[in-house]
Amino acid sequence: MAKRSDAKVAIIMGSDSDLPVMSKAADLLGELGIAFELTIVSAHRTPERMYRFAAEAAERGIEVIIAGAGGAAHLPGMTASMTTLPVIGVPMQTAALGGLDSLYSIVQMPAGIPVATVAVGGAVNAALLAARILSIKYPEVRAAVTSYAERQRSGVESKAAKIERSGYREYLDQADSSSDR
Ligand code: RP5
Repeated sequence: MAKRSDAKVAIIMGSDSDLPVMSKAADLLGELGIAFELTIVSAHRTPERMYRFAAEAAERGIEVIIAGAGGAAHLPGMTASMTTLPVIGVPMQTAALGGLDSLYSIVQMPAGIPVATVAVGGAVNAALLAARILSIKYPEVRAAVTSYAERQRSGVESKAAKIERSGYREYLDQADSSSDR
C-alpha cells in the first residue's frame, strides 16, 4: 500500500474502475492542503487486505477514511466494522442499476456501525466532509474549508451578477462559445 506517514485521510476504493470518481476527492483534499493516501482495497477480492487496512489505519495515524465502492458495495461498511475511525462511503454509479445498488449497500447499515454516506458519485462532498471532521482539530483545515466556501459563494455571486447584467440568452451564448474552444 502506498503509505504517506503524514496522511490524515485514507481514500480507498474497490477497484481502479472507481478511480475517475474517487480522484475528485483526492484532488480536493490536495487543494485544501490535507495529506492523504489513496489505494485499492476490495472487500470481496482482497478480504485479508481490507482487514489489514482497517485494523491498522488508526495506529498508522489515519483520522478519517473515505471508501468508494459500487454494486454489492460492502467495502465502506466492512471497513467501518473493523475500526472506530469515521468512514465516509461513496456509492458508485453502476451500469446495471444506476448506482441504487451501491447506495443501498452503503447507506443501509445496521445500528451500531455508522457509515456517513454521500450521494452517488459524491466524492467531492466526501472530501469536504472529511475536511470538516478534521477541522474540529486542525485550525489550518478549518481555514481552508472556510476559504473554499468563500470561493464557492463568490463564484455564484459573480455568475448571478453576470446573468442579471447580460440576460440569460447572451449568458448561454457566451457559455457555448467558451465550451467550443
Ligand atoms: C466494486 O465492484 C468496485 O468498487 C467497483 O465499483 C465494482 C466493479 O469493479 P470492477 O469489475 O470494475 O473491477 O467492488
